[in-house]
Amino acid sequence: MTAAFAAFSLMLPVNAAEPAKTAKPNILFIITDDQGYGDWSVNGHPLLKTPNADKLAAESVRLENFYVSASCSPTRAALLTGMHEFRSGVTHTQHPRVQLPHDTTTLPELLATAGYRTGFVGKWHLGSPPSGHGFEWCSTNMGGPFEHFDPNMVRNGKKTKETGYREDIYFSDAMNFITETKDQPWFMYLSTYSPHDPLKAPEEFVAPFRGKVTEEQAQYLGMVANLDYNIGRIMAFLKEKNLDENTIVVLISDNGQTYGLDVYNANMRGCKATVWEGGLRSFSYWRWTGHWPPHQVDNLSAHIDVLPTLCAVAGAKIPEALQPEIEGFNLLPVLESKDPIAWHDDRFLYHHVARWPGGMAADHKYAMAGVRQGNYLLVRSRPCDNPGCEEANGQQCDTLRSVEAGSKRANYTAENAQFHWGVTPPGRWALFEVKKDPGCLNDLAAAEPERAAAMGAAYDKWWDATYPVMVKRGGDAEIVWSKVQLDLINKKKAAKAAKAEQEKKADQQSQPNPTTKP
Ligand SMILES: [Ca+2]
Repeated sequence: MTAAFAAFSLMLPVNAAEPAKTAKPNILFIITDDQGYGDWSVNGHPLLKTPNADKLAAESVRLENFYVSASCSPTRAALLTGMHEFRSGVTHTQHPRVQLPHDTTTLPELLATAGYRTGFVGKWHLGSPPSGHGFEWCSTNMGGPFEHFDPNMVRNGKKTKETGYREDIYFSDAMNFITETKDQPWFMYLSTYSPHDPLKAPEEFVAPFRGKVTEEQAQYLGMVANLDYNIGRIMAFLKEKNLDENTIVVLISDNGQTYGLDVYNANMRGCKATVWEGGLRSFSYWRWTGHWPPHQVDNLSAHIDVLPTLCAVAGAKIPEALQPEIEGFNLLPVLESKDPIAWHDDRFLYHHVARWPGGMAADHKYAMAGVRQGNYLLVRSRPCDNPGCEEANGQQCDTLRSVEAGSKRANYTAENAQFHWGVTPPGRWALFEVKKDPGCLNDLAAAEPERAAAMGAAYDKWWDATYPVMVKRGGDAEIVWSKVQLDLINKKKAAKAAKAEQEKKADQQSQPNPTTKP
């Protein structure tokens, strides 16, 4: 600093003393894993008390009609590319269909062109490491979701054994990245494993739920309560560092409800890996104090809008060649306007659970698919019609087949499978007005045939255009199951075979013996 500049800076008010730091906002993007929309007390949860997330929501623009994909990797691919996950071939949560292609331009790469330092903490779930996809500072733990306490951390390639709860360490790492970033705006993508299974939280967070719900649910809610504690920690940290007002904070989840499904689902039908409202809707809080007035936004928005929005706010130019591929829209008009405004109100969002066995994408065109426009959801929640799917570990279709056969139990629910995994009639779409009818109980397909036909035609057009790109990108490749997953699949198959055998025996015993006279 020159003497003349030093003297000049002394005359400036404190806030203007560091123009480089205030010119562009920092961005703290927090994404939780498998947490339902209703899992904050602000959204009506009957057991959770989450004062920190509630405070963040109250200080934020709340996107109340914000949609993500039905499972982990697809949502993450869409977030980081601004395009539907099919366009990057990310159609599963298992290898190789989790791999984000290396020639994809990502959000951190774009932000870096605008002078941002980019940091990643936590769960990645997009194949080869985040350092190869634009993040210059990376921290995660070697044992992923299985390592809740005393994790083995890997920070920028260096391994260290830590003491404590994984999510507490993740948030501390994010704070360390922020502290050590000098003279540069920063982007921190903080991606938790909580409350994804396996479920385990520090006892102090679990204890309040014991005796009120099952042990599994208590651990799940404990993981959410711990997230709230950590949100409180990092918000206090930003304030203490005087970064509160030039930092944008965003909080979302990556898919719908899981282990808290039978506790509370905000009246919605559906969970993770379904195309119902509860499988796809996330809370979405966007806080930038002094710039975005806290208010509720009802316009239909989605994960694909994150990239164009954050690029716009950061002044990162999206290259002309890339622009036609970006399917999301810049949210700034709705973030900045306190009053309701028209904003891409005719847009369609296309949902697909995917997860089909390799080579069977075409068979699943109408299996677990949906189209959203305005408040309407056009949906086919059905197993595919290819009997080879079950043998090839088509787990989602398998679940829907058992629900169609009358099962009350399915993933995440002990008794409500008929509701949350509900199967729609064969051969046609069902239509629901989800804001009036979040439980999707009143099928309007017959009452509004024109709307159903128009939305169905939009879906066909989308599928036809996207299918070849998705296949070319590896979205229909054979799955290479991890040992953990394979063990689970085999266990489930063995249980199913044993049950069938038992039923067969019971049937035989109840049949009248033809050799004995009545
Ligand atoms: Ca997830």
